[in-house]
Amino acid sequence: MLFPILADPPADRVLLTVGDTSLTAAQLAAAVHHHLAALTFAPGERVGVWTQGDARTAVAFLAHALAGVVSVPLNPKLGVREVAHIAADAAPRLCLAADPSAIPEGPLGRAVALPALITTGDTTLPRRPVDASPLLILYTSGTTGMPKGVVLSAQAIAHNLDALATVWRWTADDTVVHALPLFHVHGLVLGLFGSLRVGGALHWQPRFDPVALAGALHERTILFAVPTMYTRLADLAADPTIATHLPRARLLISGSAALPQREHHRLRQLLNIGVYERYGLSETLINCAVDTAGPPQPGYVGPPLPGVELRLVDDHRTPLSAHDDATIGEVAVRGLHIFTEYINNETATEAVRDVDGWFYTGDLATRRADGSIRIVGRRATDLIKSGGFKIGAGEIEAALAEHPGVRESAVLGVPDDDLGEAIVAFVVPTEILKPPGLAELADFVAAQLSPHKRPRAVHIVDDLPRNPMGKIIKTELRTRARTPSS
Ligand code: MLC
Ligand code: AMP
Repeated sequence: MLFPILADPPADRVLLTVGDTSLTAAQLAAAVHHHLAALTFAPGERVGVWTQGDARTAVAFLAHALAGVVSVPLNPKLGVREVAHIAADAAPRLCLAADPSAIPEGPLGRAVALPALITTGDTTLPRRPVDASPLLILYTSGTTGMPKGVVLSAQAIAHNLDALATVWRWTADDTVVHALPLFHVHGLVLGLFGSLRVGGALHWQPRFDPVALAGALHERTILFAVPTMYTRLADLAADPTIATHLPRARLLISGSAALPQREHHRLRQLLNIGVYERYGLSETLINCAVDTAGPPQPGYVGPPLPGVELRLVDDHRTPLSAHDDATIGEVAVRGLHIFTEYINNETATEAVRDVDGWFYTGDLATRRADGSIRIVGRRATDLIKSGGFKIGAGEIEAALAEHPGVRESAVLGVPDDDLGEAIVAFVVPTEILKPPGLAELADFVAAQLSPHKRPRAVHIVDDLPRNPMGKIIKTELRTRARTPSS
């Protein structure tokens, strides 16, 4: 079974806490049972779940996973273009929400209310086999076009979580605490499914508040967070709750983007804490993790997890043998943890996975003699990681092109102490004397796509620098992006 703890759920152990709601294992099993009894699903059908901060959102994901229903997690702040795309691409039969009134009606239809939380009564649950059939479709950005739907199977998820549990000694005695959204791998697969898979508890805080997050930590907790969250916790190191509770956690884990060495050292100096990194993608789940039996390894994401084959390859995808921590190659991985496909997009799937099953991540790395991997960059400069979210420059440029005040634009990610990278747009206005302002363009992108994809700075320019082929020279813009926004 995917979540063995729910097969014979103890009545005295809290497994899920969301806000003021705490559910024991038996209460959670009853809630899952009632969810499945209240809604009629056919196995294999796709159901959207708007990931509002409510215990019923988590119950829905667990219920669907056990019943063989394919969940499509939906950011409650999706913009209109993304909603239209997902409606056409994944075409979920219905979309569930804890509070349907907060979800505007659009191409995904009217949101259907999640059933009330009933925590008593029957706790029998279906036992979908842990096989290769799909469990989730997660949307992730590429360099251009709309986000792609990553299909993940039950087997890939279970296999990956079991490997992580080994390396982190993650057991039923642990409570994971996180304030991540439930529409990506980090918060949903690792945070929710991972906790239930090991039989441990999850304390989910749907809004990130550094003090509240730290306040939930104690000796039997593991914190999952993205680097921006650690940066903000370090900024508030003098806060008594953060200073007292953060060092108490059994384990502090960072992922979804690189935690800069600078931040590792700041956290050590200010709070005397060490953070363990792990490295993954929506398409591959987690590939590498630092073994928590040893000390943290600032700058390194650890060796491949058990069951993960990893290669560094050159530009022709030929494997490199170097273990010198200097030779740079693209990370390629193979194993049971890899995604099934991008839905409706065989071309994109074939571009990243070869006939032998190797998945090409686009990430550039070195490898140490002990197999430990250091991520040094990525092949596509048009992919931006901001706050741990992956964002394609092309999707923002396409959205900006819809604004009447924009003739053309070029978008890039520039280094940012808080977000890792910040989105900066260079805009050629349709009327040079009446250019649109930052707030107007940011709001426009936030409404078309999602708020985390909005530009943080806009530079109004007369034209964009181009090479003789007509291609925009983003390297030139990169230097200009460091000047204050206009
Ligand atoms: C602000 N907001 C606006 C706005 N300005 N909305 C519209 N228009 C504007 N002009 C709103 C936002 O909607 C949000 O609301 C709030 O203000 C803050 O938005 P933000 O500025 O984008 O976020 P911020 O507060 O800076 O959040 C930082 C963060 C966040 C770290 C909390 O980036 C985050 O949650 N990151 C996690 C990303 C993640 O889970 N990645 C995993 C990918 S999986 P509100 O109400 O929503 O707060 C993966 C694989 C792996 O990568 O390895 O894990
Ligand atoms: P996503 O598609 O949102 O799942 O993002 C996956 C990408 O996040 C990877 O390809 C990496 O570029 C990046 N990433 C995840 N974890 C780490 C990490 N620990 N260090 C550096 N980059 C990371």
